[in-house]
Amino acid sequence: MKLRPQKGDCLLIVDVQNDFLPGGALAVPGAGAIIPVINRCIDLFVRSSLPVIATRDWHPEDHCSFEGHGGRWPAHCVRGTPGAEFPRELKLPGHTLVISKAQEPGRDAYSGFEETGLAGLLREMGIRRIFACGLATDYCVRQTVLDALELGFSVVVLQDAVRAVEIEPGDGRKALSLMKSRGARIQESGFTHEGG
Ligand code: VGL
Ligand code: ZN
Repeated sequence: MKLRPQKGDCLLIVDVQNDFLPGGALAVPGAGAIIPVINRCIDLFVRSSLPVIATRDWHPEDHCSFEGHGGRWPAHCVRGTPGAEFPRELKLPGHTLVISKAQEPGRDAYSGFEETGLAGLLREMGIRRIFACGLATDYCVRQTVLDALELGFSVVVLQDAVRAVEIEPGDGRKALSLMKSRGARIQESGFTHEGG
């Protein structure tokens, strides 16, 4: 099915940051492949005059999710470092609304809605439906989507524009079925096999 975003829709790009890409501190397998797909989505939303929002993991250097600080992850997305930046290949429009999250040293936050004011912003903008893509399916995409649903937004997860960490094989698939069971629609962007 072709993607046809309408008034009241936005594109939400979750944590597409250098550290989650090949060569990064916490590289998500296959993550590089979603960038051209997301770029096509961005282009569609911009041409439709619809908002593009990007979340970013924006940790202090002593964040509690890091190994050595009581956490399970290698240090990643430390704010102000190259690993926390959006990749150059990701064609974010100049007017992208950027939401920084998980900034509190003592608390991890996978969801873009946690202490960011995102829900209020979306409501002020008249957004009712979120098209979600990015990284990682089994962590931040999952939690952001579950919160969005709980908050009353409609959510479409762009299946070919997300990738999972998969610490346990099947985690990505499980996350997608959980999001679906809570009311998200799981859909292909349709851009994966298109050129350009
Ligand atoms: C994420 C692990 C740690 C994510 C963030 O963006 O999915 N995963 N921090
Ligand atoms: Zn993190």
